[in-house]
Amino acid sequence: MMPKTRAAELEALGFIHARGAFAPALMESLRLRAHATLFRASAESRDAVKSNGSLIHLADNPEYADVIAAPELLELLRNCGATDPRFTGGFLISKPGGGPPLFWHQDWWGWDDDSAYKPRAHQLFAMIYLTDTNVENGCLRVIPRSHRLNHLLHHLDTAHSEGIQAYKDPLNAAYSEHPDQVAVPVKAGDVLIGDARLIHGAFANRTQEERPLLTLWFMPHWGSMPPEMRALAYKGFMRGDDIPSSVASPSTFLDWPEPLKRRIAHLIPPDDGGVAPMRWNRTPDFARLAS
Ligand SMILES: O=C(O)CCC(=O)C(=O)O
Repeated sequence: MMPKTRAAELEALGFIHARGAFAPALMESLRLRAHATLFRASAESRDAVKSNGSLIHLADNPEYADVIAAPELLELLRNCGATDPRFTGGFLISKPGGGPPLFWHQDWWGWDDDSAYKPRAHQLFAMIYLTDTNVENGCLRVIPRSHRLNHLLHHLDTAHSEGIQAYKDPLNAAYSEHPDQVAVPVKAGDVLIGDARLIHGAFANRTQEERPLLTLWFMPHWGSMPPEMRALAYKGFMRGDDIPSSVASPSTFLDWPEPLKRRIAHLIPPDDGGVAPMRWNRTPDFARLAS
């Protein structure tokens, strides 16, 4: 039986699909901006992350401030149980026509903390596909419930490495179909909210058109997170994570000019200062995941 609330569904499956969250006019404007951003991206920077398609940090592209702070999105996060949501980063991930599959991975980095093995997510993605996206043009695929399960795909140790991002070995199992996978086709305007621990990837884009996506990252319970975890999340917000930059001089959201920074001010995580961050660890302790 399907859980009754979005929060319960997210906790059970590891993701939810919110249909028609954004109006068509905003989607049209986002598509226009995304194509302009992609026009400025170098071919080399995209080739380095061929499996992703592009990995363009939104801190370097302030023209997405409105969607980060969109009231519809905040309401959705609250419906998903967020008590004190803070934004820690976002990317334009666009798969060009003919782009290969995105490797299986999960995005959580706080596996050293006991609370990482509890139902409540510390980090959520909001994925906003800017066009109708399906199996043909590279939609998301997920392993439902894998945010808490000792699934075999958690054991792939290559996720997020340079070789895997660059699609060096197309025969790597990280790009393969998996019997447990569920395709998540969406319409432009839908939003997918997911637990960072969920195993996910994306199908190849077998069309001629770009398949643009904005992925935004939120910590839903900032105030009640362990301080060392908050400190590491803040470090990531300041671009101190393991994600390579596509530009020579990366900016942070705090570098934005005031009128743009004001747009997202209520979502900016506060700097606790002085607290030492926990260890960055993307690999779970398999024994503590459910079997
Ligand atoms: O490109 C996609 O469809 C998914 C992107 C993704 O996995 C991510 O942002 O973590």
